[in-house]
Amino acid sequence: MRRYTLPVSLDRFETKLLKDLLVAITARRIAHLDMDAFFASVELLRYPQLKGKPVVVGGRRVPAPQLNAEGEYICGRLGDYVGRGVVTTSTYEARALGVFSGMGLMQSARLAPDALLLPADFEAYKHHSRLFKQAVATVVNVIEDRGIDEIYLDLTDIDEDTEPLAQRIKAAVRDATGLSCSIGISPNKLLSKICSDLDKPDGLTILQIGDLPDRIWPLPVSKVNGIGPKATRKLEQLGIATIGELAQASEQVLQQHFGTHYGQWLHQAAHGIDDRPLVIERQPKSLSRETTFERNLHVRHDRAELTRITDSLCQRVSQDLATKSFWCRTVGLKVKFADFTVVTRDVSLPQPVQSAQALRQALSECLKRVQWHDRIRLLGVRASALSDQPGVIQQNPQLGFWEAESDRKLETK
Ligand code: DCP
Ligand code: MG
Repeated sequence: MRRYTLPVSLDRFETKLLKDLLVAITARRIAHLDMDAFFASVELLRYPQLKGKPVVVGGRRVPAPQLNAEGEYICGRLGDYVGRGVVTTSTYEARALGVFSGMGLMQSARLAPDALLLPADFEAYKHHSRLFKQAVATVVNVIEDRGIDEIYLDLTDIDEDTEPLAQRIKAAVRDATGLSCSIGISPNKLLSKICSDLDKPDGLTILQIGDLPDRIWPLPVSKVNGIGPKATRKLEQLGIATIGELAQASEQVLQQHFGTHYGQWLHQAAHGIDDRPLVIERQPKSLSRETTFERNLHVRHDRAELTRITDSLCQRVSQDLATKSFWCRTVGLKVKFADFTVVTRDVSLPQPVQSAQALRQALSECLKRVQWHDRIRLLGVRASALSDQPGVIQQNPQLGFWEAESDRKLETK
């Protein structure tokens, strides 16, 4: 049998080829989706007559539009606003006048006095956030939630060409919400995040790694998520303004100025290298809050305090559910007595609930099933059997358990 020895150069070539092949095989297709002028666009669904006008969304305290005698909504003018507060977002028409997120309202009033001013309605934005994410989830399984108006998607395993797939995702978002979004698609999160911003609004930017020099390197370094104003200023002092100039800089020099870790990251980022996986949040099984009292409480003599504490626990669990966009079908009570014995009681509901009132009502059922043999040391409320869909809300009167309890004949120490 003859043995062949590969010349070193060919050997290197083979290694590179194998590496490239491996990259090609394992290359990912990651999308970043960001809603366009999100809060403002949600407001325009409610006030479609404002479409095409410069509109600014302020804080909660900005006055709401008033209905006039003709049944039309009259919005406040930015120029008439007096008070504190910042712009949460603005329509593209207002941005053309120089008004952007984070600017003071009074400062922006000088730039665009005739822009219309609306108060923020976070419940509406959370609702539409949920809607667009649910719509995307009908097309894509692997989703990383990045907050109210953005998500990363892993499209690698979907057997469909990138462009029609992206259009299908955009259509799903539009059908579910009436809103537009912009999508960037590339082999990683870092580049996709840059890309989703390149063609806003209603944009779609698909980038191959080979497009880096033409499409990414001319951009300012601040376009990289992770290069903030401080690093941007410092890079500028080093004569580095664009991502391309950053890519040209030596890694050693960057490490000298920014530390080993961040210096290395800057170098890799400029070369479009990012292997971070999507972070898929595991759905929690339950959410709970509990509190240990400063002194042990008596079921009858301390009923006012017990009522206040249960209300506050229910409110906190309700807030936790709302923040994570969950509803629960099981509400649990935990009681620790002065003798350290622990009792838990659960009640399952026909419909998922989220409001503090619904939790309180369910909790009353649990409280009725406890034998109060000692003073109480701790109370806890747990929401479980979580669902990401609300139930049909029922308005039942609140039961005052601790009140009723004071009438029961109970032997407590
Ligand atoms: N937001 C805020 N305060 C800021 C920035 C943003 O309250 N300083 C809110 C309002 C935005 C939402 O977050 O609507 C999403 O932020 P984006 O940065 O994605 O901005 P927009 O969606 O408004 O605009 P774009 O089309 O540029 O994404
Ligand atoms: Mg956005």
